[in-house]
Amino acid sequence: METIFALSSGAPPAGIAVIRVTGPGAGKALEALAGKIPPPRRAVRAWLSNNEGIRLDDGLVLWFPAPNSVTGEDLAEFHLHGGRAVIAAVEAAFAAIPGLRKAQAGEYTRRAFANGRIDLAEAEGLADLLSAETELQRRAAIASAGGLLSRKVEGWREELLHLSAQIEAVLDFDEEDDVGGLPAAFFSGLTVLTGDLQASLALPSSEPLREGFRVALAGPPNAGKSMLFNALLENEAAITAAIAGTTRDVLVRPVAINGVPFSLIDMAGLREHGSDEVEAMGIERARGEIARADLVLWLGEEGLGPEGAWEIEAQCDREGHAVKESPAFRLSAVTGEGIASLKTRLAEHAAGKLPKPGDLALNQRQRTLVSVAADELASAGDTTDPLLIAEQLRQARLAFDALLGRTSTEDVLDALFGRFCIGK
Ligand SMILES: Nc1nc2c(ncn2[C@@H]2O[C@H](COP(=O)(O)OP(=O)(O)O)[C@@H](O)[C@H]2O)c(=O)[nH]1
Ligand SMILES: [Mg+2]
Repeated sequence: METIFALSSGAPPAGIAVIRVTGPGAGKALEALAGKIPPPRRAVRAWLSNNEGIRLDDGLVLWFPAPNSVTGEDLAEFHLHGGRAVIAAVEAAFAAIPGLRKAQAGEYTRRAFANGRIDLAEAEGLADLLSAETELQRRAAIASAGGLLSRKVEGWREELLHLSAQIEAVLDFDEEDDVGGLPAAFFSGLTVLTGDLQASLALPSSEPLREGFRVALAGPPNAGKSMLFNALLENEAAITAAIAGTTRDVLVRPVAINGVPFSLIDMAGLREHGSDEVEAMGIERARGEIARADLVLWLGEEGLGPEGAWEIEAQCDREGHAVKESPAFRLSAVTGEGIASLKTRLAEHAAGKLPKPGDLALNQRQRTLVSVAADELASAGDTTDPLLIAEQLRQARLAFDALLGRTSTEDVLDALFGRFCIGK
């Protein structure tokens, strides 16, 4: 196992820089630079020097011997002055030690996973926590990083093992090849577990939380969509969440409103006949965005918007504006009337549709595996051959194992740990 090092704190210059070294050579690196190994888990002040005896910095060092470190290996932390040249000099001193090399993105977390310090679901939560930009994202991520999902899956797995044991007992002792020997409690236990899995699949999934709740502004040209778009963005913290999809002539702005992540979408006006081909393409894309949106704000003629859209009576300050009979909101992007209450309502509505803090929220990878397990268990409930049931329970258990990363392929791991930055 190689020993790796990397800057784990933010971009320099900064007040402090933290470089972590993990692997079998971490103790050697401490001795080489600080001249000593401090007592475990104690911050100790030390002058750091390179192998020519040149002083590099005056800092703090910490020693976390294996296995009680975040990676499960020997780990040393160096807290330095956060200047670029300080960091460069200390990194050069590490690179000069045989067996040490710079870490790749996510490599610390990957080692923590490989050494059983965290499971895959916790690592996914950690990745979400590092990219969280809104309060709602942070709260959901800290729950899964803290093992909320892992504990749930462990519980399911235990229940499954209990059911499997009952099947095995029948297979061992029963001559008859049917389920006559299975206690009624087996099937009720199976039903409860299957129901529990299905209930977790019915909860909101975690991706919309990452990308933001998609709100599209729709209506004919000059309805006031772009003005409203800007009014909604004003004074709000822009967030930089990655939005799936290519560049297009619709404007997508990630924004946090009252701590809830949104993607606001402004687009071409809808009309039957575009004046030219380019506009027609824009309209085509607008229709696609409307279909994809979680919510549409409709600024067009009352009743003609897509189903479920909120009727907006826009430009209410303007004399002769299009009056609606029962708008959800009457507002003006110019005077600001009605904007605050629209924002409040949007945040409440989206928070209700996104995973709630403390609730289980599965991502696509996790959903797929929970569905596999749920399907296997559901068909086990319809089966009478104990051999077949045993196999279905085994398949369900494999899905749980994959969920926690006990069995996972390299490409799954590469994709996940590639989401981390260097130094994490
Ligand atoms: N008085 C007033 N004018 C508005 C308001 N919203 C938009 N407008 C005007 O209406 C025209 C079209 O607005 P715009 O937002 O570009 O419409 P879009 O084509 O739907 O994006 C522009 O001249 C705006 O200045 C509003 O709330 N009050
Ligand atoms: Mg516009």
